[in-house]
Amino acid sequence: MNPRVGIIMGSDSDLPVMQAAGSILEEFGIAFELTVVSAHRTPLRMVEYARTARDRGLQVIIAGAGGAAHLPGMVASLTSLPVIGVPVRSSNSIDGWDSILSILQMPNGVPVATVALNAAKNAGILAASILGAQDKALGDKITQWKSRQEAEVLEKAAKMKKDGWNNTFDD
Ligand code: RP5
Repeated sequence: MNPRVGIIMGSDSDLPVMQAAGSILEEFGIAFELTVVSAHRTPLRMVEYARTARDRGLQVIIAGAGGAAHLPGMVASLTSLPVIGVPVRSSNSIDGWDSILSILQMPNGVPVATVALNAAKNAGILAASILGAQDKALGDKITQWKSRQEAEVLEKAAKMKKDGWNNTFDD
């Protein structure tokens, strides 16, 4: 299967966070590729990756980086594909806010869909939802996945009640 989603990150040290995007895409049966592309350390690789992504068949790019996290925004400036940015709380990140704001505060004209700090799983779900908008089978799969998630939460609420925690809402 040709990859539909490209997962890139500024360093291999981002992988422990970013692998969650791959895991959830795998769960949805979406083919993806994953590699390191650094905006600052491999700028020409970044340009080539972003410029060729669409022609290579990618439909969404997930880009994670920490600290002065320019990768998602720069990639978004170079492609018309949707780019989802994952701010990573990395070794060179002060407290995570630097990564968040570097990815979030894009200028008009170059949007990056920014998820929460380290929220690579949500980036994967968002990528799947973007693809699922045009792909009925995938859209149905995501709907079922969300129903299962809902059922799991309701089970947890029922268990808490059974364990004796006061809950008049479900009476
Ligand atoms: C960023 O610097 C990377 O995305 C990573 O989050 C951070 C630290 O990189 P390493 O020093 O671990 O390679 O560009």
